[in-house]
Amino acid sequence: MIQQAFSDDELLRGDRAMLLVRRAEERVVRQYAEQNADFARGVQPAHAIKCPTHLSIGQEGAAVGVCQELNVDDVAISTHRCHAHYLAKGGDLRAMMAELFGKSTGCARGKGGSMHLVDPDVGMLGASAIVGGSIPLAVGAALSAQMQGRTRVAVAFFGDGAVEQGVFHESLAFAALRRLPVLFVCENNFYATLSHVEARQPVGIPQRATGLGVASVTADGSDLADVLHAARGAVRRARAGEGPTLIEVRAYRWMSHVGTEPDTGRMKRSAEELALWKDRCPLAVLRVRLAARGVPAATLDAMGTEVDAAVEDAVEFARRSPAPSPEDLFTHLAGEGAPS
Ligand SMILES: Cc1ncc(C[n+]2csc(CCOP(=O)(O)OP(=O)(O)O)c2C)c(N)n1
Ligand SMILES: [Mg+2]
Repeated sequence: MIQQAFSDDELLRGDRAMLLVRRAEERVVRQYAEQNADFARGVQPAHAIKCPTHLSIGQEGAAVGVCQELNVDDVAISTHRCHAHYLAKGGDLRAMMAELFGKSTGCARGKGGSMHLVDPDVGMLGASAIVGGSIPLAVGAALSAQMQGRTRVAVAFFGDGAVEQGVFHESLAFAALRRLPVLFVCENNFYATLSHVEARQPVGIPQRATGLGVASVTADGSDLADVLHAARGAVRRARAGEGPTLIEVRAYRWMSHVGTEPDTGRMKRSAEELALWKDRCPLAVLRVRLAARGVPAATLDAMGTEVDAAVEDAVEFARRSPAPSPEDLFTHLAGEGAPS
């Protein structure tokens, strides 16, 4: 059994990381509800999240399972749906919340918002909201590592929609040819906005990668151990000079493509489909496993309390942080302050 390859400590680490993403995003949902109620009453809230937010609730296993197998100097590049990748790679929670609130203490100094989380100190190189944009950036980072003789691994996170972009094919072919140390992590949540993958793609995502010369594997995003296992193998191959791997992680987003409401209903996704995936919640599945291993409920409860306190602290930090000044519009342009 794959999960037996991982210690209690490894699974508990994954549990905490998934919980952090879940609770942080649930807090964003509450924030939106509160501020929307204010707006509806004609009240301008003192602090509000004004950027569009794409939530990963339900998909936490992908980001956490992959990032847990990386070192701090390995690099990741993400998409419009980047909260989970940023946090799992070790990004600072306060700086993320401040960024969402558009404050100067945000990880992009309040200029990027939810789709542009970045923290080079922990290898979170950034996020591109252009569908497929993360893929060539990670290939470039992997090429640079290879040319410098470093063992650093680069990861591109992207969705099933990105597989239809020309740059996916160009990047994978090049990475295979040069045996680059890169992981292509495709979070297949079956939808690009509301368009189902079966209406868009004639062959499976792993088969496409294999056709381009890239080894591929599918992991169950509901099962953290399965993702850890796939990532461990891909990282080992990359560090050994054996080239890139595509990991298709099958998962489901519980919320709408963008925003803080579910998108089930007439002409949208079915409530039955959502309910089936909620039954396979990656956190709930892992907690059943941890309980079966004898991890006390009190340990998990204490983790929940600690994570909630960290999330609340981050929101408070964001609220009391200053907004960027008008002069800040003209700073940090053209690569100023970029990592070397
Ligand atoms: C090149 C490009 N085309 C279209 C869009 C508009 N768009 C933003 S997200 C999205 C769907 C992406 O789906 P997927 O890659 O599966 O990621 P998910 O949202 O499911 O995480 C689209 C079409 C865009 N941002 N960039
Ligand atoms: Mg998708």
